[in-house]
Amino acid sequence: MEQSAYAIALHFQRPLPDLDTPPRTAQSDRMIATASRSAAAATPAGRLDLPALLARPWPAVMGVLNITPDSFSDGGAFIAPESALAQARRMIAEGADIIDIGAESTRPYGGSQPVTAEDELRRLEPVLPEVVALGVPVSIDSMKPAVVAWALDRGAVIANDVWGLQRDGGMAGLIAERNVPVVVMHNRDGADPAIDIMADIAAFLARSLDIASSAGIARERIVLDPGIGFGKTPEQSMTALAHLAELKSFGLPILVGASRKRFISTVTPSEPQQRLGGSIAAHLIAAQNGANIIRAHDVAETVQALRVAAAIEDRK
Ligand code: HH2
Repeated sequence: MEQSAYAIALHFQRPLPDLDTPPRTAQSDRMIATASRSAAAATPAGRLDLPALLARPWPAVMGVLNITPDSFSDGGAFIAPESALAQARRMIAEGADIIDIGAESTRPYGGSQPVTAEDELRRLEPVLPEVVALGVPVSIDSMKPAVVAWALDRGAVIANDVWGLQRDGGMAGLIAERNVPVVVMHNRDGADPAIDIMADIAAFLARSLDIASSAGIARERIVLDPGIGFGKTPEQSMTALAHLAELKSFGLPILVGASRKRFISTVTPSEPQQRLGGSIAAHLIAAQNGANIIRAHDVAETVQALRVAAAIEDRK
């Protein structure tokens, strides 16, 4: 594992099991943590010091909090505000550096219910401010500017846009105005096994950076994400992990979210809740290949794996 890669640096309902977009077809066309949280990266008010977080010798861990009925691996588990808050507390105790809160399942295909901004806000309202009050930086996972603005007004400090500023014309302007870090993720309406996925990811992210630049978003506020499982075949998701280092040429931090995703079950058949080993393997490879932030449901195990890998690397 390259030291330099480090140095710069989800009682479940029955599964809606995927996150890898099947190729377009006629039918498819439509452990307890050993680490306390990072005092270095969070101010008392839960503000984010991204450079401090990225300067540590292991990637930051973003814990996933889905306040949804239909998320692919934990839909319904945290829809009750008390359960959501308990999960946030638990992830923080387990070492999460950032809590990523989403109120709409972002699966790009079948099973997820499109929701309105009002639906999202109704889910977020009793939860997000309470999570902010826990003092760890909060990220808002939404593709709707109105939802992102609402969350930023209530203390969220990072925007996570799974359409890389390319779905809603108002997102880039909002991010520029608020001057907050934004995760810009690669996405596609459908998977195409015939394409060069790394070229597609790079072209998409370059377009996102152009949009960001035109809107006046400071480059140092941007985090890139290959969008594991989104608009990709399982094989393409694995290619994106294997070739992640190519994205370092953008000179920006990289976030990877491989947690529980479907490509794992194509190697070893498994339900989403049984993909912890595969998630950790994928995240360790991602870290090795330059990921600076890992988005994970299983925080304790992820933190432990990343830290042990870094400690071993340190012996080289
Ligand atoms: N993956 C999911 C959601 N948001 N954001 C980023 N930046 N990167 C990801 O890989 C990513 C993401 C899908 O995971 P999950 O939130 O558990 O599922 P769902 O969208 O069904 O709620």
